[in-house]
Amino acid sequence: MSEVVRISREGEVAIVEIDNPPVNATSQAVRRALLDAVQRAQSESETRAIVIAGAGRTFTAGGDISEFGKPPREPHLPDVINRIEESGKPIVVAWHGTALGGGCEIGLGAHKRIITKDGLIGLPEVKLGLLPGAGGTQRLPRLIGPVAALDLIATGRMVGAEEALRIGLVDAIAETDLRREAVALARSLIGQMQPRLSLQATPAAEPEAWQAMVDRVNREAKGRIAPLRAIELVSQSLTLAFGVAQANERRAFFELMSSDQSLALRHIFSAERETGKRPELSSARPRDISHIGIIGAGTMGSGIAVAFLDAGFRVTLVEADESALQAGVERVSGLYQRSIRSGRMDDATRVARLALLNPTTEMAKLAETGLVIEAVFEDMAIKLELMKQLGRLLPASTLVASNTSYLDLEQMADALPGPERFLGLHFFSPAHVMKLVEVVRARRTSPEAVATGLAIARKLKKIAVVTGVCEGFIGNRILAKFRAQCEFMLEEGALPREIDIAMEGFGLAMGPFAVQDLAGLDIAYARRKRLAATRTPDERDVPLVDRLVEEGRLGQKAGRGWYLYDNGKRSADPAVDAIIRMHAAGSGRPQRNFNAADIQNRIVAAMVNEGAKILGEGIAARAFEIDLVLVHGYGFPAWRGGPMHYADRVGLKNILSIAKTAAMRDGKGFEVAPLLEDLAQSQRRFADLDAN
Ligand code: 3H9
Repeated sequence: MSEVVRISREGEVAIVEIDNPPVNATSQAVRRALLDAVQRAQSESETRAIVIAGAGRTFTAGGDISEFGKPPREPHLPDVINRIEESGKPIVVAWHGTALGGGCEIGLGAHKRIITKDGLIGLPEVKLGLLPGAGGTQRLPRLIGPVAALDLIATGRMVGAEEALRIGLVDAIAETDLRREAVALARSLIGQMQPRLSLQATPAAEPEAWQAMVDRVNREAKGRIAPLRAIELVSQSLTLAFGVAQANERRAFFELMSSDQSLALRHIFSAERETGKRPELSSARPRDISHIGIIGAGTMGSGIAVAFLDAGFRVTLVEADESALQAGVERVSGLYQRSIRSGRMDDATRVARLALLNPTTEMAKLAETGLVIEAVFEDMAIKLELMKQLGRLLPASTLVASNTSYLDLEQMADALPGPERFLGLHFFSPAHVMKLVEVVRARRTSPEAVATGLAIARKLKKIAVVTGVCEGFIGNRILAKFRAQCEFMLEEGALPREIDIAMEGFGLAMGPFAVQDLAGLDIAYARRKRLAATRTPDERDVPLVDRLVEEGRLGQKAGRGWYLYDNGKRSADPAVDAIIRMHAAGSGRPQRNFNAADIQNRIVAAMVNEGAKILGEGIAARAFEIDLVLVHGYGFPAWRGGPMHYADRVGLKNILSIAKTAAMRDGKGFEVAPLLEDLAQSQRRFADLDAN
């Protein structure tokens, strides 16, 4: 017997334990060994019941992702699970940690399920652009009903033990000792007929509830195909024989496996795990920091404070005076109150988190912390003064980070004695929610400081991407090019809603003009003013934002921006259309109609172009890091894999053909020559990466 599965014995109960670190994925070796173990236990006369359990931190994370896309090798998981279900001897599954995908499906093949109090179960295949492929779409509806099953399969969300018991996904929650209680449960089933889900009918759904769930899944799919296939397959559990529907499920699983969407989502999954692994930092030891300081308790500072408090850090929060400090503390409390109101947190947790917060107006208190993050107003003079002050106040070893989005970190490093301890930690707003952090490595930042930034981001459960210093780092630099194309298109005949609809059709949660209205047009206005001094005369500039802001169109908060807002409802504003049309006519640029593909390709080409430059300059080391930034910080659809993956997959030629046509019409408007050159360079880099 292979060592990835072990058998031990408690009297007449055989315990079959999967042991395939790190997450007990059901690789071919595990499937083979599990099948052998179950068959052996069935043939042994001394065994009268079987428990299937997992060793280590988790039951199993499901199908082995490293095998995906390769020819499947026997025994296949659906067959192994069918054998488990057919066992004449009762089989109990003992779930702990996470029982995901194939791990959940093994449990559905077993005759009873027991879980630890903190265990989590789910069918997250949809997050990889897939569906359960080992009977999950057929057995789960039979067990918990089609409505609840579709909810879990189409969202991929995990459920905890309490909910699992409530919806009938588990039979028991272990009180103290999972293994002992699973053995007792198995023993209690000896001699009984064992229920087989595949032989049962799916309970009929209440039509309105089913329709409501189908509508929700359709609405939330937003271009993703796997959730729609989930509707189809769960429906089949009501109408087709198990064997027929299971064969359809298997076919759908492999179709999805070779889809662009699944490739893109698997690319993001592996990118998320690779981003923190940086060979150049392998000998750098991250500092062990448990107490941090934050200067500035505005929206960013208070969000960052909550992110750290949630991860168990002590936080010293500094403001310039008592009233600003009070407002900051109220902001932090307000965020917790919101979590309580939405049922995501209980009061005891809120109290425990706030007990870790030390609000103060005394900068000297920062000397007790291991890392100080400044989140003060985006003004270089203020930041430089602050760096000098920190240089006097802090021990020379304390790390210092800036949360600036745009300002030059090298200048700040110059102002801080010991610039090797200085880095950027660029959080995204709201900082306690958004998963992305750009860890900015300035020229003199030490490997130890970067490694500490990455380790801290991991503790915050965030996705960290290392970037070099440039205007806007990776994300905002690409965003600026994205926005510029949007404005160029306004000047050439497009309207904001056409661009928003096209980009929402591409998969963005919100179009760029609606987003700008939400954030406030004054932000773009201030940035334009800041950059005005360095703008060269041949740089194409569309001053429409200035015009809108000067008319008081600041966005949603003013009830008008690119759109009109009435009680939060957005509508096109004919006055804005008129401003745009008049500006466009006066610009002398040829006017044209844009269709959705023109708009999407032009924007994506601009993003890819800038991404290629970012790679070429070494601001990002690996193309997938650019993808992570755009997906986790800017709403680029994960199922398209980020701009670099998208360009690679969809074919640059497709995107370029439209970008080129636009450029021919536009002369200088679109940088096609550097685009082609950069893309060639980035493709060489892709090739290098592949070779490594
Ligand atoms: C499926 O089951 C299809 C079925 O229907 C069957 C059809 C026939 N395979 O995330 P972490 C690795 S589809 C292989 O950092 P955490 C991961 O790459 C599958 N490897 O830890 C990493 O490797 P490394 C459905 C896997 O504690 C290491 O484990 N299941 C797999 O933060 C640690 O991972 C899913 O979609 C895997 N399935 O989170 C679950 N999973 O150390 C996907 C992880 O070299 N997994 N690895 O970087 C997860 O959601 C999280 O990894 C998990 C642990 C919650 C399990």
